[in-house]
Amino acid sequence: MPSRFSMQISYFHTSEAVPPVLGPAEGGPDAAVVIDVLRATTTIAWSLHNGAEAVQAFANLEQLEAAAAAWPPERCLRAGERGGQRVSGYDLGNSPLAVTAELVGGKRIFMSTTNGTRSLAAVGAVPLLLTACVAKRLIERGSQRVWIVGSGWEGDYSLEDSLAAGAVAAALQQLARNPQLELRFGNDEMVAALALWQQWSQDPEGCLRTASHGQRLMGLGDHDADFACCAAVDSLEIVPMQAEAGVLRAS
Ligand code: 3SL
Repeated sequence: MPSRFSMQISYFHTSEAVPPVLGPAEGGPDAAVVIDVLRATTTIAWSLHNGAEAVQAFANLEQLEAAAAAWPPERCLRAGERGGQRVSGYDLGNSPLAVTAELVGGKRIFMSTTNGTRSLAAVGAVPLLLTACVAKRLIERGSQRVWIVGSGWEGDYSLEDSLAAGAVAAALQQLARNPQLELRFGNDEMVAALALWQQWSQDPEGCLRTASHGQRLMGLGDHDADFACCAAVDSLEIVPMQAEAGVLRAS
């Protein structure tokens, strides 16, 4: 960790809101954090925690199919979600409860979801790309310009991703009490996300269920276990990190 440094954090609600990615030397971000609480980044984190070799994310199913076809079938699982439901014929949908150690251990998961994997693609060029609970990791790395990117729903704002962005900001604020870090907000979206977290921090699951995508999932069937899992804060030690283009591994 550098001796004293300043970190600017900005939040973008969706992949569509992300500005063109410049290199850090041109004023672009040196770190990005992608959030899709319901449910892609939660499922990615649980897959890696449960021993998947990697999760390879794709914005579209055609690219996923081509890459999966080139991988040894006994070490390959295809995970696809559209409209909240599993893509027909795929091994997995997008439930963090389904990625058990027995199923995913040692395998590569080729994954495409409606919004979350598009957000990953939007910031794939940022030098450090993480998902999930990351505050300590960003500080250890001395990240100075951080973009937090939500996934939303088909281009629109989502409450649950903003909540999680606010939780990251709150964790950073807590750690910034250590005089080594000066934390700055890069845009109003970040400040609003922090206020949202302050409102709901005692009941994150209530926020997820209030959100329009939470309502959508409830309309599709019983997702109680998914809600409990996705609302849990700091439940995993590993942090998914991009190791090569589109490929996330546990770090
Ligand atoms: O949009 C996405 O990427 C998904 O996470 C949506 S769902 O929760 O699987 O329905």
